[in-house]
Amino acid sequence: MSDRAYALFEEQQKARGIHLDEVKASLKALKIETPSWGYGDSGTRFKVFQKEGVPRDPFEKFEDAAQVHGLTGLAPSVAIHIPWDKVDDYGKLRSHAESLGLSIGAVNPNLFQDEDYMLGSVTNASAAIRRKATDHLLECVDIAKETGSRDLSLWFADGTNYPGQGDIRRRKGWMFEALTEMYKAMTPDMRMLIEYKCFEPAFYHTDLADWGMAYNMALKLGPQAEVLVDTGHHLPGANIEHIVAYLLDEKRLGGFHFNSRKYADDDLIVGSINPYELFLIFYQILNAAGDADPAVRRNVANIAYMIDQSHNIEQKIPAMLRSVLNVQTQFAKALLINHAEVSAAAETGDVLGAEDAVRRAFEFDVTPLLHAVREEQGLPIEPMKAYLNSSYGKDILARGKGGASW
Ligand code: PSV
Ligand code: MN
Ligand code: MN
Repeated sequence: MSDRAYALFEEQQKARGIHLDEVKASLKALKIETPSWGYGDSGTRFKVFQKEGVPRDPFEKFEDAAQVHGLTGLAPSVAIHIPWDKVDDYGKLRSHAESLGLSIGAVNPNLFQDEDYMLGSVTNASAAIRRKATDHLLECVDIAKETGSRDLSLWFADGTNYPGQGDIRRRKGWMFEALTEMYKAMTPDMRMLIEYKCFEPAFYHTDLADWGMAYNMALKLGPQAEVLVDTGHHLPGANIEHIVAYLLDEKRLGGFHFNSRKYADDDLIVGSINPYELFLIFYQILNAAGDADPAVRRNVANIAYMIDQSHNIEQKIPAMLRSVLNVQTQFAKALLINHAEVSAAAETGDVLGAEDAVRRAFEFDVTPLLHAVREEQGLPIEPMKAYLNSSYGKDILARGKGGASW
């Protein structure tokens, strides 16, 4: 039955000029990094919920992440957060990751959970606190050397709650100073990925509030600094796919923190609220993948796809499985877009035809395609079912409650 469904699907796609061998190769190359903090306990500003069976240390977080990768083939690296994932010996953590078929991904500094940072970290008016914050950034560069990580993902909670609370222009200068010091400490193969966020925890101004501010910093720092687009960090109605296309054209799109938002930085499972937006992001990326400029194509090849979610009420491993599978599904759909058809319609001013050529790809059921890809990769056809039928979720309950949390 599934063979027949696939054969039918293949025929249907061939008739529209889409060759599934190429689509399958692209699907097999998709890699999505999962965050260590997505496996631990998390919550809202009202409560951190303690779940039974969550990892007790960074080593166990990698063990859980290995389940996600083992069942999907999609998630071979794990981002770490310092000091949440601080260990005495990063070489040991690295070997542990490698023994599980994983690698350590982006290193994320934490400049928001220290009493000293109440009024800012790298933009604090106190020189001593700015020094402390910058030293932490430098510590993360050193950790990245030990873990073999290419990317340093930077998110700053820095901002103010009231007009007059801080000198916005001076703070901008302090931000640049700290980033410059960090940039100089990086090895030539490292990348600084600069995240932005419109608000929260600061409610009046945030020092890096939007992609333009992050881009401006990156531009002034140099080619190893790029912008990180966290899909939850935009005001309602923001056209994220436009930002993606713009940054790709400027060759400064470092990567994504995928998650879903309904209202603000909700950190819900990616693709659960607005899957069409995710599809349209991939549409822009795949469009740029065919650009005549090799530098744009290089940028596309180097995009870091990462999940950034906190699973407060969900079971952690199934939530992460759902997340990477949702990304895979929307990527698969975007791979079915016939770009020549879209541009032919656009060039003749056929607005409806162009829109239809994009949307039609979204409307296909890609299940037979994904099943075929997984079968060829020797993976379970339905990873979620396979996980739920395995004993792993029950076995980890022995860890008890009170595991790692943020
Ligand atoms: C806070 O908004 C946040 O979700 C940022 O997106 C960071 O990337 C993440 O926490 C981890 O520090
Ligand atoms: Mn993020
Ligand atoms: Mn966020």
